[in-house]
Amino acid sequence: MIKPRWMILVCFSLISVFGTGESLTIKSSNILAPSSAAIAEMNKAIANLNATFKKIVAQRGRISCPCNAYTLQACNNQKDILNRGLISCGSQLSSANAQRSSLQQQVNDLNSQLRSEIAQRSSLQHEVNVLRSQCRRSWDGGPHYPIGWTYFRGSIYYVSTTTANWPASRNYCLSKGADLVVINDADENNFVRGFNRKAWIGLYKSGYAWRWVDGSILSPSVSYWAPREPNNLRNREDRVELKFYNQVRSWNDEPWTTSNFWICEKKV
Ligand code: MMA
Ligand code: CA
Repeated sequence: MIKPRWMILVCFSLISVFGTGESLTIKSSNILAPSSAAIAEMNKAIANLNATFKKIVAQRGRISCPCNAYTLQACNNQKDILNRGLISCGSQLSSANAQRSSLQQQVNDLNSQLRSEIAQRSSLQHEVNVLRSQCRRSWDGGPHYPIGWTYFRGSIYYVSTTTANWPASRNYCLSKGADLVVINDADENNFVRGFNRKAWIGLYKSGYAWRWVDGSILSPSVSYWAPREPNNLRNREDRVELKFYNQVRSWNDEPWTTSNFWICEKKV
């Protein structure tokens, strides 16, 4: 931004001619930032200078010189002074005119800068609107699940990236509004095998029965124990892991303290 420092115009010579001559002053504070107001002030100053110029001319015309050599000299001296005032006033006028046109140029430049910035802003606003509607469309385009969760047949599933014992694993799922996975049929068992992780599932020993975390008792027709499992090794195995994920009969009983990956399921 250009911040011109305008000279203060004062018609000093006129003060000397008239004694109480007008001083033509432009307050510099008003024109630090060129504006229409500054230009109006400039115009006023120029009009004042013009008026003063005319006054001097009139005053010079009113001087009648008597035909006396002595007073003629004084008369001519006075005319000289007035002429010098005219010259000074004229040069200030042309300098004021130059300043006004430079000021006008700056106002024009700023206006065109403003216009281009307004145009740029409206084009950016348009871009924002387009992006916003694109976002909304893609968001509305289908269901969205948290990162790391995969949809399958009415539920979303999460496989952990760290390992933990069975109760800690279950607590993680519960904290996400989910639970350890409940496997209801061969398709779902195949789906979770696809995670390729030795991982806890939501099956645990409850008395003499195996129970899912949703409270249902394990149905023998929908169980996928590995061969010779569950074997309750050392009489300590009361939780179930998906161990042999590359075969259909994939489950094994394990002590709850074993550190495993885990699989959560949440109905959606
Ligand atoms: C491990 C352990 C048991 C499982 C056997 C099968 C050695 O113990 O995972 O729970 O039954 O392997 O060989
Ligand atoms: Ca076992």
